[in-house]
Amino acid sequence: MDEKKEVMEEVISGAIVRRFFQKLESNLAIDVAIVGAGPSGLVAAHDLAKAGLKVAMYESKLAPGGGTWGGGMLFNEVTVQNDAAEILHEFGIATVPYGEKYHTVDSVEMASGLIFGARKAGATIFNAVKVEDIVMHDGVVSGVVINWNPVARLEMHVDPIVVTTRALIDGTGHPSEIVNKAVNKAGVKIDSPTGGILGEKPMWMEDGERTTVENTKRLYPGLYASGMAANNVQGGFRMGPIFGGMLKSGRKIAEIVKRDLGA
Ligand code: 48H
Repeated sequence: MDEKKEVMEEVISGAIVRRFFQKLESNLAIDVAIVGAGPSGLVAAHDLAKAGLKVAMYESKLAPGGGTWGGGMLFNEVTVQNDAAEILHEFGIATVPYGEKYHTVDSVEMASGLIFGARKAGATIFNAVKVEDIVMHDGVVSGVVINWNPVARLEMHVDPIVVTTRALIDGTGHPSEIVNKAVNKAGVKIDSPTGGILGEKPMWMEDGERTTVENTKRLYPGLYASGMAANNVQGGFRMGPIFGGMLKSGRKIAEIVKRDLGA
């Protein structure tokens, strides 16, 4: 009897399809969903996965990393304060001291190091996937509604699928897209001075860096925000091209979520 000859094209396509769907299926009910793979979300993903929680991140762009890659004005160097440099060192990312208080870091090393660190800690990253809505069950934010970003960009009329989660972190940066859904679509009052989104103020580096960390908190049952999203929600000043506050915010939200989930 003739043995069926292995066809390389079939094997390779099968490997991709099977492995991807295993990954997707094992992430349909998770502990923590993080929307946006910017610096704050990536640190949070790393810390939460390291604590043994099942973490999935959704990034609408093909390349995770958010605003890290561009440094300041596309000059690909990032600045951080001394205490935040320690977070980068935990990821194996090299920094160079700059004066007494700051370090610089190659932005490509920082973005790729944070992505690799989050992944190696056990977080799953779904790239080119946009979170287009949230799930609300009995007054608790309980999931994310996802679709391919190209589908959204082309405005194709394609229904999404849904992932349930015990905690949802908005790490979408300036627009705080997920908290926006909670406030403007679900109509909930969040933990902010007005119960709504105050909106980011103009540049004040020092104040913005401080308040980004202070503003990092649980906003509503099941709903949290980190980084620029937390800042936008609570009406903090923007801080420009310094990233220590983002890293520390990611670490802080991970601590809060771990406590809330008993991890
Ligand atoms: C999936 C989405 C969706 C969606 C957006 O902006 P980021 O880098 O986020 P942070 O908060 O970790 O870092 C902010 C920092 O990069 C920055 O902008 C600073 C310091 N600005 C200072 C200043 O003064 O301007 O990343 C957010 C990510 C991006 O990659 C988006 O593509 C992604 O979230 N995203 N992913 N579904 N609905 N919305």
